[in-house]
Amino acid sequence: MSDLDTVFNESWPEDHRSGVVAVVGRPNVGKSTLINRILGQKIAIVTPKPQTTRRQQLGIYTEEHGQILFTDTPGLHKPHHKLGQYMVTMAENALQDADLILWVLDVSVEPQEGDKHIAATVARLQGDTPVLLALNKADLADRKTLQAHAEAYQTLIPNVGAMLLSALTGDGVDALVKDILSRLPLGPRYYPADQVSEVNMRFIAAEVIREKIILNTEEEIPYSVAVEVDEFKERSADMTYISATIYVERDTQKGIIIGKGGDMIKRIGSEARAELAGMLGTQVYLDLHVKVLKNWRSDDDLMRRLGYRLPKKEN
Ligand SMILES: Nc1nc2c(ncn2[C@@H]2O[C@H](COP(=O)(O)OP(=O)(O)OP(=O)(O)O)[C@@H](O)[C@H]2O)c(=O)[nH]1
Ligand SMILES: [Mg+2]
Repeated sequence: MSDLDTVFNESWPEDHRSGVVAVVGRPNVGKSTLINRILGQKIAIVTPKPQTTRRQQLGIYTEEHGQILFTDTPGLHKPHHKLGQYMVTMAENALQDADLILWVLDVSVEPQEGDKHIAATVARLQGDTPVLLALNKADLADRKTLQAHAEAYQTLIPNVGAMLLSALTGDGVDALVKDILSRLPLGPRYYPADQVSEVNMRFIAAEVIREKIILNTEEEIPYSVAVEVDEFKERSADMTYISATIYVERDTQKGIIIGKGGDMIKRIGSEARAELAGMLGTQVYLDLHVKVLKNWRSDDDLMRRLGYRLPKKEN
């Protein structure tokens, strides 16, 4: 935390706590949903398909007595290509840089192989950092099942706190935030109270387009797509012009994204446009292009070109 400046034109009480919380877990357990819910704003895209989040992403929660810097991370999984390796490395880096590790689990199902793998990863990398379990999706099972699963999850990693919650309904989320704050060290406010993330609208626009593609396509397509915003301009007070390129790995995938008579690209475009217009409070003109970058997910240079670049570690 020492490399962060504090906010000088705001004051906070003496008992103010702050720190970085790495939100980790298997793909699809609800990490991004939870962070969006805590912030009361969508900063990360959410879909029913695993491996939606691909990068580390900061979410800033501020109240009078504390500030929590959440890092949303890609789900920890066994990677099958370079993009997957990049995603897992991102999550592992976040885990090592945190003041608290928030391990999100799906308590509606029994512990899976993937959870055992994560227990080992956390044990290997946590150092002195405390761990808290967020037993999410509690809305999906009855009391008895929840209790049995909660006990099973707690045997994966002994002697840590655990909270039952539903990121979807919001049940238990306030209590979780309180609990997290109480586990953070006394510390200053690092970001202005009204700032909820570090990402810019250009990045969010690319992510929203990617979300609509994931929601509208099947099989390998969601995983083979990258989106880059080429132009983002406020044409006038009530019109934003956004031009973006959708990259796929093969010609057949390009055909699927465009669809019969351009059906699919139209649907993706209109869903993305509607959401971005709501976020920006202006009308949006969205210009989408589709290009093939052969096997980009297995190619370091192409991945870097698309912005999947590992940050240099200082130590
Ligand atoms: N019923 C229920 N569904 C939830 C809850 N939290 C998240 N979900 C759903 O679970 C799915 C995955 O949510 P995400 O927030 O994208 O999960 P994630 O852990 O960020 O996934 P990756 O980014 O792929 O690692 C979505 O369909 C969410 O709506 C919950 O508390 N209850
Ligand atoms: Mg996510």
